[in-house]
Amino acid sequence: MYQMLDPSRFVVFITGATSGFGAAAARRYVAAGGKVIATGRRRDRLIDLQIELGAENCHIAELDVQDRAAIAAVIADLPPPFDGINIVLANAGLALGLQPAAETDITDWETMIATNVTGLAYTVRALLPGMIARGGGHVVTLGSVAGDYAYPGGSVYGATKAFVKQFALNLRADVQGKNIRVTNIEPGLTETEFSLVRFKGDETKAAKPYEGTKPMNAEDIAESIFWSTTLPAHVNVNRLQLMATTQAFGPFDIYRGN
Ligand code: NDP
Ligand code: 8X3
Repeated sequence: MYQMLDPSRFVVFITGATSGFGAAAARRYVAAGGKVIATGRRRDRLIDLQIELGAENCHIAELDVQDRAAIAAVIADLPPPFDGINIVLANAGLALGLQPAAETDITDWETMIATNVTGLAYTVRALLPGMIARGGGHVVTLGSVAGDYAYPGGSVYGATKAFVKQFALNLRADVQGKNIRVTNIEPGLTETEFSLVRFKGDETKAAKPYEGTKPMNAEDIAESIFWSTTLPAHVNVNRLQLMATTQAFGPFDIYRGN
């Protein structure tokens, strides 16, 4: 019988736990007996999640990952057993807009970089020393297929996810010998609030990517995150790319107007 790790020993710090992958992962870890620290900006969502999962399993903290001092304060305030973090799920992130680069709102670019790049780096940097001091752990980052494959309107979003991928790989080189695993999860089309955020609350535009097809859902991604962290300690999944079966690759776009 293949021996997976015991998830009841997991203490998982999750950014972006108010929705989508983060919320689904919190539910998955608690269902398996683990403890989670659920963070995000929307306090009402955090409170609902804590009521659902139980305060003994789910500690909550309002947190904007762009705020480095707030990350440090949340970590410093953690009560036992939530202070024994051995998994970090650096998941908080967003896409804003789908316009061509020359027409985009520059503040959208700033927000994506501040959240997906700077906020993710702050999160990992703040939590890594504690895990190393406790003898090991696992950093899971949320990349995207957009970090590998270009598409129109994806300029800065895709670039932030390329950063996440390379950050995760470089991190792995840095923690060699410290019993820290690093995994970059790279999903494609998945129905969450992602599209609603990208299109700033426009429900018609947000529904379009999922129309007439079967995208993945938050539970699909949470299961993959959970699986990668439950593998025996000598196994490291470096990158895990997932797509809906209904999503595949297209040809290069060749301009023929010359
Ligand atoms: P959701 O919009 O459903 O969830 C995003 C989460 O990120 C929310 O909990 C939100 O919480 C949090 N968040 C956003 N900005 C901040 C911030 N500044 N500080 C703290 N938390 C923040 O989207 P998904 O679950 O789909 O996305 C999760 C991650 O997966 C993102 O990094 C996304 O880029 C990535 N991804 C998504 C894919 C998809 O198709 N859905 C595919 C590939 C990758 P709150 O607003 O309460 O702060
Ligand atoms: C989210 C997937 O294809 O919308 O990262 O960029 S995509």
